[in-house]
Amino acid sequence: MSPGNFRGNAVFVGDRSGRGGFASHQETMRRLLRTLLPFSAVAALAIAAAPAAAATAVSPARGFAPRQILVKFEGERHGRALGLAPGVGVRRAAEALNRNPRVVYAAPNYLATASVTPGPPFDPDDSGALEGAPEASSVAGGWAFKQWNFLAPEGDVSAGMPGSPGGIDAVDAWRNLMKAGRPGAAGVVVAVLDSGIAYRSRGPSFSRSPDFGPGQFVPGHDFVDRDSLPLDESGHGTHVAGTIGEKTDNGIGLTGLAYGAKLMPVRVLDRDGIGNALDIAKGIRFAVAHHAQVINMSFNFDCGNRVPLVDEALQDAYERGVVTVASVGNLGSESCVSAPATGPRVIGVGGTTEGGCLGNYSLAGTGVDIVAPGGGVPQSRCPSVAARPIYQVTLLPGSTRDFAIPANYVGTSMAAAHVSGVAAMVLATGSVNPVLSPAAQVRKVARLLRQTARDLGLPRVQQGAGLLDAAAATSVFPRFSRP
Ligand SMILES: [Ca+2]
Ligand SMILES: [Ca+2]
Repeated sequence: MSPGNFRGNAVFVGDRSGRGGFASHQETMRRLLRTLLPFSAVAALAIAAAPAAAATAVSPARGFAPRQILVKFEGERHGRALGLAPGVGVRRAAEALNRNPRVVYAAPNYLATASVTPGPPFDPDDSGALEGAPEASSVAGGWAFKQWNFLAPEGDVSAGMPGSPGGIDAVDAWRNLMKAGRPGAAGVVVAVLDSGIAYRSRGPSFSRSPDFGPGQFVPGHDFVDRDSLPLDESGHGTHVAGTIGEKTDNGIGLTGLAYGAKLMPVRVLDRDGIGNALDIAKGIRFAVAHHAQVINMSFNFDCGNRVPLVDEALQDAYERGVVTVASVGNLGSESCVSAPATGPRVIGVGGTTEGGCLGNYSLAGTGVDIVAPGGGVPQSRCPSVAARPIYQVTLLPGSTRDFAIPANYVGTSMAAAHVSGVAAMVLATGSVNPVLSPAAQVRKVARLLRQTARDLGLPRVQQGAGLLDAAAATSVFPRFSRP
């Protein structure tokens, strides 16, 4: 999909119209930055004008991998990939195999695409800066003027912290985690199944994000290039990873929800944001085998495509106690809530806006369990026109070594990352009894997220249980000892 399509333009227009109301905030931010942010920190982020065509744009190519079929025969534990001879149609081969009574299923190796809605790539403002000095702990850092999604709805006047009607109150959640002795969800492992993460530097062409540290990662894998270096070539994965756990309280850039958690980069999407069912199923199994406790999946298959191989991997993840979270998909790139959000026990996440309304891109259906900030233009009945995107530090479009805080990341991709981050925080609070079976622990986390969500007064198919509330989800007692 090109950045000039309907949703891209809608995001662009909405973003600009949303700015009017934030002029004063931005002025304050600029003033704050002058005092808080050293020039070198800004330079390190290499914020520069970017070309109009964003590398984050999702390719229009859809469908399935050629000459391959995913099939499971009776008596087998999991399905597998079978090669097809040239000239054999994938769909016809699947139909023929499905007529065989010994075949449990046969399906094309469907492609999934990143669930971000592309828009204009450049954010003209300076970065936020989190308080790095102890004396600044009672002052809101510059981050708070960008990351509306992490603010409390009412703000905190005594602390000088602004509020935002669409915020999930990460501020109080961070406090709750410190009280629990697990700051930033320390000790939890979150797998990010995506386009990779800019998690380390390599040679002259790949750089680690200036807002990630080497200690924030556990080893991952690259199922696209089949190597052990899941480096991001798109920026989507680094953005998603940023929402989950961008380095926080380090004086530069922005913040992340579970900034104390370890991130596991699992690359299943290529530089165009496209992956296939086989690689995604392998990625899920890798994350489970390497003790991830949460798996984030910010991508979707086409509406109605069944992906049994992925569903099997998700079912195993559930039985092994791994919380799985997925975007429900965006109107335009998909037409209904689709896999993997519809998979077994997956928490399906829709997207909300700065004004606390449903995003005009967020798909409705029974697969919507909860909603979280995805930014962008709200549905028409929203009382607020605020339409800013989700800001994180990520790769400049087209680069694997230069970073920026772009203004074109909008969608249920971003929303899912919020739920994964808060799921990690919930696990860290110790409110899930470790005596429960692994599957019961997964159900408990999902239930806690739903029960503490804020009702937006929308139909259930649109909002699920409501808007994610990080503070409420992490203030639940009783607490059990460290899992
Ligand atoms: Ca690689
Ligand atoms: Ca930071």
